[in-house]
Amino acid sequence: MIGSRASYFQNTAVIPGRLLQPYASSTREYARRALAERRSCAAWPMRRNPLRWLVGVLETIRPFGGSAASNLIKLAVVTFVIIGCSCTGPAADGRSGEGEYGLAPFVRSAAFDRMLGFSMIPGEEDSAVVVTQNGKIWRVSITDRVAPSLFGDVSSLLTRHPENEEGLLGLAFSPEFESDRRVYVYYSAGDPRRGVLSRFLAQNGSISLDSQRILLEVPQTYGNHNGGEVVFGPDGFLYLSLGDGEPRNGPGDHAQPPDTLLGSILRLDVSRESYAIPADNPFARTSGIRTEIYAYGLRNPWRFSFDRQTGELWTGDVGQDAWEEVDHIIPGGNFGWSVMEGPACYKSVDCDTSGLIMPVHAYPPEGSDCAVIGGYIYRGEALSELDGWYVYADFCSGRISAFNANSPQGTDRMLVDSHRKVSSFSELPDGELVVVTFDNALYVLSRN
Ligand SMILES: [Ca+2]
Repeated sequence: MIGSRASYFQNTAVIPGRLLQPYASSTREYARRALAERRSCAAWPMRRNPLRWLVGVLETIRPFGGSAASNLIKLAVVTFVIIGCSCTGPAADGRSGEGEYGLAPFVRSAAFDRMLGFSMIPGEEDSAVVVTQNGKIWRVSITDRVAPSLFGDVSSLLTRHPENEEGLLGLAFSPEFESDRRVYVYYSAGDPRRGVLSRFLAQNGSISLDSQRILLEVPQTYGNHNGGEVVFGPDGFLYLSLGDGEPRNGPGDHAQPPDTLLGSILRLDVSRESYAIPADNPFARTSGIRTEIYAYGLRNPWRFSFDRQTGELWTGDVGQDAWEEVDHIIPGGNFGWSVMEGPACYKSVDCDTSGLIMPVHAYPPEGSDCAVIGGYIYRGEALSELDGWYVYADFCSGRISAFNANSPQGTDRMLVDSHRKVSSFSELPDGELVVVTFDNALYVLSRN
């Protein structure tokens, strides 16, 4: 997802008040919320950043009369009682409580079903959208100052009997959103089954269905492997990922062109009313292959992203049974499916690997692993030791891992064993990573 990544590149401001925001409006509220959430010792803000925690506490108690010192003493007593009561057993919020990294709750009001995207609204410091597979797009306040409201609802456009991987799958704000108000989404429609890339206008604070302009429709035979990520690159072009659209085994070999857009990442110029092919697309002057294609041979590139520092494109590609993989996408690249799965030949007969690009990283799904969720090359400051590391997850196990993108071999390490259904990542303006889950909660990858 995530929409306005291009605009993130231009917005380096930190999020106002994200850590300094008062945790509660009174000492009683502070105690009630903390007890209700039973956050782990390591998750406590005072452990993460004592100075910011102290400032936040002072901000919390300041409006309630009495001296700050007396209120602080009361708060301290309550706090330490809570710590004594709640610092046993695993944390209820997914933070391991041990290890170097964890997940800090983020935008607590964003508790929606099937969340699969998060994007700051360009030009608005406190507002973001949360994209849900059921078609509702929620406007949320990242400081939880304002209750969520509907930013858009495209559920009436979706196929009426969606399978597990169908629905509203991706959203991106135009790089010029503040002036053109354009929002791009990719969703699954029915009768006949197809994927649709559409542009909407967001005016008066929300998306109008009447403003829909369909840019691209991709016929689909099955309900799975739809891809669906929509991202503007640093070059201003729209990138859309499409899975092979096939059931197990890829019998139709859709990811190997020339006659289909499936199993590819597309690159489109959407600056006008319909889309055009950028002149430097890798196949713009090649006959016999769709000129929209930027890279192909992908099985289900569900989530991809651009490195905000280098502009390079990285994707997770969901495998069949044996391998999950991460690819460094280059224009015109053939990433192998369904000749290969990960680093291994998939089809035992006629396995010609010449010209195929191997994954940068691949892992055999173990335990409850099932599908890679592509993330980001980390460029934040809070976890500066991870600068240049590619952070990703596995959907079923919730394992969040990273490897050094400059020397991937042997550097893969697990950061958080979250046990969360991680559906997507998003990059905040300050470079920190939002973890979007199917557990009706958002988090930020953080240090314990
Ligand atoms: Ca591959």
